[in-house]
Amino acid sequence: MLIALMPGDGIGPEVVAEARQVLEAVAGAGLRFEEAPVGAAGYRAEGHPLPPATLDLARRADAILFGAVGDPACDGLERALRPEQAILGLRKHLELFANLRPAKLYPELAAASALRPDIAAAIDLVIVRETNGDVYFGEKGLRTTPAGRRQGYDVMSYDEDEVTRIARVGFETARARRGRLCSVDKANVLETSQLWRDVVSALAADYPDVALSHMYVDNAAMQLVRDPGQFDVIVTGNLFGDILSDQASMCAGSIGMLPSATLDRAGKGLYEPIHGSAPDIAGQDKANPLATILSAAMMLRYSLGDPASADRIERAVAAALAAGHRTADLGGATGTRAMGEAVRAAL
Ligand code: GGG
Repeated sequence: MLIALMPGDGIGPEVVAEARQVLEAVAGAGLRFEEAPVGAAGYRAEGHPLPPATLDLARRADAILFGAVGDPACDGLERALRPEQAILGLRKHLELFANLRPAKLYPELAAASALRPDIAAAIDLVIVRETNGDVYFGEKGLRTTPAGRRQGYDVMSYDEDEVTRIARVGFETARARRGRLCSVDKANVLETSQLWRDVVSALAADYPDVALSHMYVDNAAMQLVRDPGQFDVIVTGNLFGDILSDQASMCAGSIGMLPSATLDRAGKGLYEPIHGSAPDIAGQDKANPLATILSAAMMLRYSLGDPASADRIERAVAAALAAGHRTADLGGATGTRAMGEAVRAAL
């Protein structure tokens, strides 16, 4: 099995290095690794955030382990050359449309949650975020109004096939869990969301065992804080899912804890922490590698056909936390490398 390593920028290389060692420890003999630059690292090395050789590696690989992209030094670049275009380009070129973002509270992290411990205790949900459409990929630009003012625009659109395929992932994910799917939109205001709601509602007939509900995104943001235990699986669009999953991460203790898998129709996947490149702590051995390590576990489960090793990693993460290891985001002083070692020792 070929694993493409794309560490990217900021803390990306540090957290990917720890996750790679965990993968080698559980499944080493069967894995080959090839590394390629993305993001600002890709721009500096090859003049593009997603160089052709990096995209070629992504196509050849069985799975991709991605760190993070983003670098303030690139703020002045035109949009097509900005680091973030690497992750958007990979999702689009490889048709990685289904981004699964599980959020659960490890009991030891109740004090780190932004919520009251009794409310936080119930968090165990998956956000299924669409990642091939929405304002991220619609027509965008800057124009001048007749009155001479600059006007930016980003077109939000989804067609019914795009909604159907992500809704199916939502229903299937709910079916494999507690059987509850909440579709999040803004159907009282947006045409895109009205179509989204119609399509998801029609599909419910194929999943009589799944209880479907609908929620406006503003209410969903509030409910995630008020009573997160009501959610099992949330299916939503690209923009709403991006925002809600960052919110959910703080309910679960830290954005450094949330892994993700972004899958195509065939099960090929890109695995990454939901956090960004955190340039303020890059290179200081302060980043939390657990989201990336848990992303590697998702890779074993979804793309490499090795759920037993995935379980082993998840148990080892729980054991490292139970033993008291905490990186700075969790209120402790454990370094990135020491946290990786603690997980490997607990395997
Ligand atoms: N590891 C996640 C990451 O690098 N995030 C930066 C980013 O640009 N994300 C955009 C997105 O997830 O849509």
